[in-house]
Amino acid sequence: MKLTDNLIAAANKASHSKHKSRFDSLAEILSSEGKDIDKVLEKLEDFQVAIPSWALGAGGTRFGRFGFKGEPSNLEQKIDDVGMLHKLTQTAGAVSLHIPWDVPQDYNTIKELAASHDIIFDAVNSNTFQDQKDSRASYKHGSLSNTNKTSRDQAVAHNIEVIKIGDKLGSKSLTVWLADGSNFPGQTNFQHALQHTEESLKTIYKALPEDWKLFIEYKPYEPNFYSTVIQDWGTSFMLANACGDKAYTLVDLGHHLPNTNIEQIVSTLMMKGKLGGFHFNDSKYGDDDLTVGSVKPYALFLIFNALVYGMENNPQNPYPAWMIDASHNIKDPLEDLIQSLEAIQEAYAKALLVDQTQLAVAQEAQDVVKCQEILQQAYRTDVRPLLEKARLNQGGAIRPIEAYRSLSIRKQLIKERGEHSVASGL
Ligand code: LRH
Ligand code: MN
Repeated sequence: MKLTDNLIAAANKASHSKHKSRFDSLAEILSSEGKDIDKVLEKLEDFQVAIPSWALGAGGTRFGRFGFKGEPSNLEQKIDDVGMLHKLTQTAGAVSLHIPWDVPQDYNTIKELAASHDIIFDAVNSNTFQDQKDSRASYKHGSLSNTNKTSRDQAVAHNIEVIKIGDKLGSKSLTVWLADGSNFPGQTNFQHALQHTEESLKTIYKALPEDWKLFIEYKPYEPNFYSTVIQDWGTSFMLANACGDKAYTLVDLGHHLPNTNIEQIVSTLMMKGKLGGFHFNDSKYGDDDLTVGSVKPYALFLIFNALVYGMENNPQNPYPAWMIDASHNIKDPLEDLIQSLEAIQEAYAKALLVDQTQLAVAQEAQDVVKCQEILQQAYRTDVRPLLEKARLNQGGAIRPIEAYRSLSIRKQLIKERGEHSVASGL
């Protein structure tokens, strides 16, 4: 199903006048507060979030999976779905592949298809947390940290293979997340595991093309429930420094123990020039991989406030990679991703409205109440007309979920793909 400009225009008809009046009144308020709306719109239009290739079908848990009809059953259909999301939202101009779940069969076809949707290939992800049919050595007891050198070598070789695949697609970064760890005290020697991991990562790092980045993703637990080798930002930061200038820390929002101050971690990593990027999602308890902004939207705003400050004051940190990493257990995967994209753009737009100059003055003056007033003034601003305008300016849908439904896109996909097509991934 190709989403044409005419179909989008038809879907926008119903909400056009309401959008215009809401946008005009917001624009008047913001310019009266001295805000440069065109600058905010420009940043929103340049802001592109990568869609995870492993989250375009229904996700599941160990207690089961409820499939979703019309799922993409091959990489071509996944690229088409990302294309759909990008046409509607104008902020999903990239896809992040997970290998071996999504190995291209024909590179030129996939590259041409992605280009036809204005989509680029963001970070490629390796997978050393599952054994493959033809695996010589097992990852049951770890991969880069395994006491068994054959497993370590196999895992290093896999990561180097993933770099080659990404390089053929034009990707410029590799994300390494390790399930490595232990389930019981005494099961592993923490120092040996970390030493093996550092040596293995350094070997992978040496295979990186000159203009590539290595993202080291941390996680406190799951699938191991006593220890995880790369358990927190400090361990990832240490390993990134040990590897070199092209290695960075990747922050998955769901990979923190309850009530962790993630915006402070983001600030520290940016000050040290080691924040590589994000896996956006939301959670109430563990690595729940829920829709972004569905549980803790204020926390997401505070993270973007730290990001906006860092992007203005830390030239030592490269422009971060923006990626979603979520799992859709009950929602239509495409609607879930549209809601996540909206929540990310909303948090960014609100953070762009924070008067950083006034805030710095109030902080220096230790005017605690004023600091909160300045932050919450921005947070309490309904920025949705700005997001609608950014989409409209680029040929997108004013209200993507309504357009997705009024154009019966899911019904179309089921007609084309059948009721039982299943997507690879989590
Ligand atoms: C681990 C993780 C990692 C991916 C996987 C799909 O929890 O966040 O980023 O490889 O999910
Ligand atoms: Mn992740």
